[in-house]
Amino acid sequence: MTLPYMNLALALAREGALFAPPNPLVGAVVVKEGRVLSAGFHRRYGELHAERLCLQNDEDYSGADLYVNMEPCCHHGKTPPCTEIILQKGIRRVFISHRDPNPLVAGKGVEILRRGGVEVIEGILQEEALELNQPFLCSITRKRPYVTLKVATSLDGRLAAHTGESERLSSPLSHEIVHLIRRESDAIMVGKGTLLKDNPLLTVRGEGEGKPLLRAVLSSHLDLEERANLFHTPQGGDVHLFASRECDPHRVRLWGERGVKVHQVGSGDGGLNLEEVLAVLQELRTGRLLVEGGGALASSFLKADLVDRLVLFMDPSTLLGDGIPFSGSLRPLSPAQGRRLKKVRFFDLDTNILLEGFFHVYGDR
Ligand code: AOF
Ligand code: ZN
Repeated sequence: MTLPYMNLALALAREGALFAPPNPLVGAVVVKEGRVLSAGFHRRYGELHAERLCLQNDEDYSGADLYVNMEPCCHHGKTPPCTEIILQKGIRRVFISHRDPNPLVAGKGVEILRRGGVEVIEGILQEEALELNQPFLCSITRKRPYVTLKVATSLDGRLAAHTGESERLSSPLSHEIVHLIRRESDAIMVGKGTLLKDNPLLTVRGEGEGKPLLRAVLSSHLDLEERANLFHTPQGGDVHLFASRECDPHRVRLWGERGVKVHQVGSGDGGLNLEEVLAVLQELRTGRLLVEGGGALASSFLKADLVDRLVLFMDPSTLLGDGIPFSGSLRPLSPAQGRRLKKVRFFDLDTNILLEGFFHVYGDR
């Protein structure tokens, strides 16, 4: 009977996808004599952890089993340690999917429970749980946001024709899915070229609950159009501009006065230093960053090996020849030396093909 309860914990954990990051998605279920006594999930960064939420009322939990998809914490963070309440309430067995890689926990939670006489059973639905918490695992182990690169290409992998024209590559269904992906992101980023060309809002649209995203634009010299939609839709989310340290101070001041946050970072390979950009976003508590183009930005992220997940919408009916590539900076000497995706999946989306794959998989054994 362990799997259905852990499945329930995982399903609950997913409910935290909007507001829990950069914290992990954690769900918990308490079972006694075959009956679910309580269930809950970590709803929002800074709020109660899943286990405490489940165990906080006056019910008699002694002798009960707790199912939770991550090792209970044992540190005083924004909330007291979960191990404390588990011991207090007399829980008999704790089933977990995997340990918490946070160095403040990392096995110590399991140890404290065992020392307190609780039986801990590890590895239940581990693979599913690790997949669910890739962004958290990334932010803990790499100390940067989890990066998804989204591109829409022709059959021959071009983002646009050589003229820059890119209309109609993605279908209406693809657009809907893009908004679902945006919904499960904390920040969205484009380069200066895309801002000038597409004049995007970079907001989450469509049905269902959403939240404003941090909207980031990379522009070394801040030579941007003040009239762009992005700067006139404050309800759509804060705008953060990333410029080089050498950028004209007058421009930096000007954009600051327009209510936009400006961050100056060092220069890197053909543009801004992306590691520094990601460090700023990590500081701003961005768990999941969605990079939406254009070609130069996508290419720089790939070259720096900073893409964790690739989501590619392909229009298989269009060839664009020597149009704009999204990976032009990669120059492997042979296919064997090319950058490889893991866990690739394809989906048939009516007139488009959707491909999802991972350059980095965290916590895999
Ligand atoms: C749990 N259950 O539901 C979550 C855990 O700042 P705090 O106090 O919220 O602590 C955040 C850390 O606690 C986070 O980095 C991760 O290690 C762990 N998250 N642990 O036992 C939960 N969300
Ligand atoms: Zn906790």
